Amino acid sequence: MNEISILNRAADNIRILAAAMVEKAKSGHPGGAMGGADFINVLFNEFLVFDPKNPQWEDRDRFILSKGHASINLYTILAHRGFFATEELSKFRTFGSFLQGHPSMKSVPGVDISAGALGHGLSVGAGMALAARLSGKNYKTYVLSGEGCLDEGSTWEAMLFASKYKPRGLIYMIDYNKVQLDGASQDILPLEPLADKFKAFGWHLAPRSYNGHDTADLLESFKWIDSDDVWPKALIYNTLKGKGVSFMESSHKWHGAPIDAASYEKGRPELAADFEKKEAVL
Ligand SMILES: Cc1ncc(C[n+]2csc(CCOP(=O)(O)OP(=O)(O)O)c2C)c(N)n1
Repeated sequence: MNEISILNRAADNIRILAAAMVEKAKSGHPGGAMGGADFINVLFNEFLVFDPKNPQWEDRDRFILSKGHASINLYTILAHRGFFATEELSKFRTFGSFLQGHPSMKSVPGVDISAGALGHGLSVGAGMALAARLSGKNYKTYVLSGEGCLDEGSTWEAMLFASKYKPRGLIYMIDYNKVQLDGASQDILPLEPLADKFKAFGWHLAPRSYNGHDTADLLESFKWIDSDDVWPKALIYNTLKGKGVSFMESSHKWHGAPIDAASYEKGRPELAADFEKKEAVL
């Protein structure tokens, strides 16, 4: 098995768990989690600097899941990287579990900031990145959001702030699936031309958008981050909400809907087949 194959397996594991955990809990946000599995997988397994035995280590890279509703992905990768026992995942969204619907920095080891209300992540991230400069640290701060955060005015204020202070190590990644809670982003609040907006705000935008489901392309995108020392950086990843299950893909209906048993039985084999297809062309 090569590096891509191993990473593909890990990403598909996150995606399958996203569907399984929502089905078991009978609540949650499957669509945006299934679409964001590949990105978080490559980041945590290849690039992010952290120490699961010391989650508050001052020199760790920071990761902010501004789209906090996709908490499952964060919980799954944190558990698999050793922050807490994987058995905890089966308690997702149950009474008394620390793995609630939206991540809490007070109760989940490895969560750098609580999230759920959209539009806060970039402001917090810009502050964390600036703090690195003021305290002489070299850590990076990764902020991940969907279009929902870009519909919030606070995000654009943070864009201006970061453009002025240019904190080293601030990286803003957009999970661009073009679907939100109750419809298409184009109908809710059009964002195009998004790339031009980043440039107009003075950000160092990646020279192209990336395929957020292609492990090789994701690796390329992270290499671009390290290719120069110009900040703040932004990257746009094209993704599919509900990736891997035909009747869930690009549909807002699976944004925050529980997965009923019949749909799960129908969709689960598709997730496995998706993985086999990727293996076949390697
Ligand atoms: C301030 C705020 N307004 C509204 C919501 C309700 N809400 C939760 S998710 C969501 C849509 C998110 O869309 P997107 O960011 O594209 O999520 P993705 O498809 O990437 O999962 C909305 C409106 C919220 N959580 N916070």
